[in-house]
Amino acid sequence: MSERLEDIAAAIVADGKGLLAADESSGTIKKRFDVIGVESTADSRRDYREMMFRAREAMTRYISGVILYDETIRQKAADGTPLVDIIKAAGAIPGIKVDAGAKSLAGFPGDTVTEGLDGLRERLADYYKLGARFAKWRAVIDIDTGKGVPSANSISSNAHALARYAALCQEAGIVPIVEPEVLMDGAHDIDTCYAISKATLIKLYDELHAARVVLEGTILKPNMVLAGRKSGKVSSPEEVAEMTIKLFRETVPAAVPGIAFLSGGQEDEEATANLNAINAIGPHPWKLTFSYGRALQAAPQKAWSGKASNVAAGQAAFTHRAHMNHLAALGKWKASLEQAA
Ligand code: 5MM
Repeated sequence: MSERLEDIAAAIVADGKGLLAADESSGTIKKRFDVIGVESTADSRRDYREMMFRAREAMTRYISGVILYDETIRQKAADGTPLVDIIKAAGAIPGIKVDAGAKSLAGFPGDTVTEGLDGLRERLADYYKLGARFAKWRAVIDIDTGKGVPSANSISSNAHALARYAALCQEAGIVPIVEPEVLMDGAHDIDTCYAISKATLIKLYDELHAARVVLEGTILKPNMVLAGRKSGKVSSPEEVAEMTIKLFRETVPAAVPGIAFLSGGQEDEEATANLNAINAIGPHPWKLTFSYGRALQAAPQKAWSGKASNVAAGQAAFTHRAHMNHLAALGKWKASLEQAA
């Protein structure tokens, strides 16, 4: 594996490949396991993630890298092999979530700012030794315009933190994935999502420039532009594609090699159809692919349900979703391929 930041970033968004976001913190993975009736323990979390990392076809053909949580990057498989080595043996790149989560922003009810900069230089050096070659930091921007959310202070505080994180990553030889997530949970329409996402990305790239971050060695992990869930509207893939690409053309420099979307609570097939529609209206200056958590894992979680006898079924469900998103990253997905599975 090449160690240049630009080469690592290019490998992350190699044609038809995307990221598996398996970096759920302990609280989030417990919520996911509660749904399938599995107790969340260090061993059950290890067994579940090992199942995906050993899904050979998915990991070698469709997944370029895996975002890990601090516990997972240090864990060993049931046979004693470090999980990081299983990922690397499949030709995928280990990555690490380094933020400490979104916390209430003092003085701005309803807004959050992501924390985790203290000691980050030392933690990055440790993660590099453990094998991480990229990292992730997620800023969370909620929309509740009636309550003045998000505030300009929330957008600029989060952009500033993302830029400080990105500069520290590059100093450590680690590619920063910058994730400014504008949540899709609100009652807003697609135009409001576009406007807030635009303000967020403009501020983000201002701050990245000010922090002397080399854009060629970064990846953007954004939301797609769509109507909020509580609006009761579901934006069509064509509408999502048009508004999302319009947004990026106006805000994301062409020096950025790739954009790897979060799924944000979209249904599995919806996230795939939207990514496909985005690529179908190309060519674009950047690679556009997936860095999905829920939209890649909901199906395998259900199929596995904590039983060793279901490992093959869990791996098949994961491989199917990874395959569908691989096709969408190439603009070659069709709904009929879902039924054929
Ligand atoms: C996998 O979930 C990630 C971690 O979330 P917590 O810190 O809240 O546990 C999350 O950052 C994720 O990587 C992104 O939001 C993308 O995941 P989705 O599910 O939106 O594709």
